[in-house]
Amino acid sequence: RLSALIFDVDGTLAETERDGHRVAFNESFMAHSLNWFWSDGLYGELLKITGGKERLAHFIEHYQPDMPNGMPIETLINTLHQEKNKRYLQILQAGKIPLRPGVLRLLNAARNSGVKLAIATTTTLENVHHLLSCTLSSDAINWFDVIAAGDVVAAKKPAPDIYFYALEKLQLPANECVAIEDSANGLQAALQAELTTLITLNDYTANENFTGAALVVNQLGEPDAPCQAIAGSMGG
Ligand code: XBP
Ligand code: MG
Repeated sequence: RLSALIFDVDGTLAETERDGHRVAFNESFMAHSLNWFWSDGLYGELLKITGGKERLAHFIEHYQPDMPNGMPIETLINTLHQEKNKRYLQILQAGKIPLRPGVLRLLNAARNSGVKLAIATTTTLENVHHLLSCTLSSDAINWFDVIAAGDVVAAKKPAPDIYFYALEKLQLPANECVAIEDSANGLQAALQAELTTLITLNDYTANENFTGAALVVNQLGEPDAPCQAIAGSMGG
């Protein structure tokens, strides 16, 4: 029995990374007079570190060992991350980030058939609110029974904590839920929580290892963007 769909956000509901978070990070570096630039290629590497603040910390440690100013690193990270989210919101509000193909159709199908909706993401609750209201409506947040986001758990994906948290709030067992993810980190998190997991690939994650996924597809499919099954065993 299927009782709930649990969606990842970044890369799954929408392609938020390349033209969203990445651009916003770069704008925040500029706003703070840092001559750092996250190219598309570098960002693909950095995405292996989940969480914007954790990603910044990793970048500073590995790419900028000589800090450019005297601000404590944690303060700098928080300042840049806040600035990034401000810029990210502006990008969303400009309508530059649509939902991925098939997402709205699947959300509607679930709602029409009494399947609950939930979110399990590394990003912040505010970013989820903004993404939903900019791509759908200010009411869309209420379509979701549970939104498990960001720092509510100690360990981010690939740790399963955010999925355990979502399941607890849903009050459902894992075997009644399906997770929808786009990345190997997300898959690891969902599998450790014993969730059947559907992967929708994107450019950043297409070459990752999705062993254990029930199904891997290029996207969820719309009439003008056919869904292609890449691998997996679900329904087969
Ligand atoms: C993806 C992430 C996030 C975003 C940036 O999260 O790792 O860190 O890149 O968002 P998910 P924040 O795929 O789990 O939705 O800066 O808010 O972390
Ligand atoms: Mg993701």
